Amino acid sequence: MARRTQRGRRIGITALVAAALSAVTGIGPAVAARTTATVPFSSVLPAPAGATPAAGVTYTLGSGAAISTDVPDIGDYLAGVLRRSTGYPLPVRSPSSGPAAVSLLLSAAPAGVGDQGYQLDVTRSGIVVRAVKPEGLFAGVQTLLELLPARAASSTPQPGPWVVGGGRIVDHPRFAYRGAMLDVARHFFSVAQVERYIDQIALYKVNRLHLHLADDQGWRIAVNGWDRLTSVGGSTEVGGGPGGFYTQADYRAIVAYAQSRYITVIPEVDMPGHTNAALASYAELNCDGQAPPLYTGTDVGFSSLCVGKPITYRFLDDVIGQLAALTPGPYLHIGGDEAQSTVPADYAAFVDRVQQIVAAHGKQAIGWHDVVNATPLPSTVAQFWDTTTSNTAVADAARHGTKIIMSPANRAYLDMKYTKATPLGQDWAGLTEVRKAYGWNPGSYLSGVGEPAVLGVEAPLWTETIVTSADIEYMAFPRLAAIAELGWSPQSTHDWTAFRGRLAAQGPRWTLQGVAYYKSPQITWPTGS
Ligand code: TNX
Repeated sequence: MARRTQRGRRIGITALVAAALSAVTGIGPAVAARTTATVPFSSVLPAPAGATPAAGVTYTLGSGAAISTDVPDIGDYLAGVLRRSTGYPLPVRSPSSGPAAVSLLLSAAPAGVGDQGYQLDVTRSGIVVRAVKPEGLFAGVQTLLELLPARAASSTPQPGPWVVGGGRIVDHPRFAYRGAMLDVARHFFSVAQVERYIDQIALYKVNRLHLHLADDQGWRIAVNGWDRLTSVGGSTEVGGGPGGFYTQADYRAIVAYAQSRYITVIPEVDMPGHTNAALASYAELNCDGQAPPLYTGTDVGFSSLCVGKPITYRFLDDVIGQLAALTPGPYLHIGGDEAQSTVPADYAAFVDRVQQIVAAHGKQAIGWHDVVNATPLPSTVAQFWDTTTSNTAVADAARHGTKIIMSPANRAYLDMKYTKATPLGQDWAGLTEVRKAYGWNPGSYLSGVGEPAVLGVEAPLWTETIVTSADIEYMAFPRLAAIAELGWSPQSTHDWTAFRGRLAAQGPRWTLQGVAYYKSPQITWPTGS
């Protein structure tokens, strides 16, 4: 009896390995089990700017492999991922202690890779990643992880061999800004949930996380001296759940975690609209001095800070000043969208004044593109979120030097349903299957906004209908990968058929990582993913 169980288990494991290998190679289980097929360079997502495989060359990571690194934290990150799946000790040391299986070096990278790019070489004698800056090295490490067999993504020990195909990748991003946004206001997400999402987006070389920290339904960041923002304004969410908020220590932890993945957090406090939670917390912020009740529905456009009251700006100076102090990056997002309850002249005066407050605290403002109806400072960035491909005011601003982040709602919004049958999400901007999310060019999408005016792309996830991490993952994956590729890869690599293949290769990895992705029927997912 015991023997049969053991035998059964052994067969089970062999089948599992064969399935994992066949998932990567696309070769049937019987063949895959006997080969040491490598992940082709063409599977790397986002597609690299340049890749030259070396036919017949491979490198096998052995149990005695060491990692040498000029940036200890990045060596530790790589070792941390690979120790779990390989079970190898993978010591991390300085390059001065001699050659190692994997070298992560801040020297002799080609100048063309810039601050965010890298060069990766796989030869018979080892793997070398070179970059100018640590962020480039980190991007190179993500590419290396993708070149290892999919089972390297597992958090439990898997069988070797750990073979990587030979060749050279020289890579750098198309756009400096590659963002994801998470709305923690409509539904609150814990520090651990945000960190989980950070880990997932970092794999695709996303380097900005925009947190939508306040809206009508909730205020999620502690502001010293304004305790009711969180005790009252943070006490609920859409549907009337318990809500929640980040202490400043919590928020610092998120920022530090993101930094360890070379992701800059951009905090947003939306204003002058989308402010019911603040208005419910402090009666004096309302023009009529009356605090409205807390709101747990999903309407937009009904609230406004009182533009004419001095206390509004004392309040905002405290909020913006404290957020600036918590923010190592250059940007603070001031919202500015859907201000239907603020008359246009007030709106423009308000945005102009708030930009100055942001500047006084040493930061650059980002606003939803509605802010171009004010007079943007040269440093202010506008985030395009509409469903059109032309917008005269945005094009005029771009012509005058305003940089644009592209988040067209019908392409980049991760809260849009994939199909009519998608159980989560909304459809006001249309249905967005993965092909539609991928099928646009951020450098020419908006007429009059050419590539030089585009700072980058961002995929926002609004959370009116999103409650759990599994919900986040179902809506974000695979579409986040599509937007990440549009942000990183040169337009010359844009090709739906090739992208489908790259995306398919992510399926087994997401499965091993426990990512609850949407199995789009547009993609041929490998068996076992
Ligand atoms: C529009 S787009 C909004 C958000 C909603 C979202 C839902 C934008 C800047 N504002 O307030 O959550 O639609 O898809």
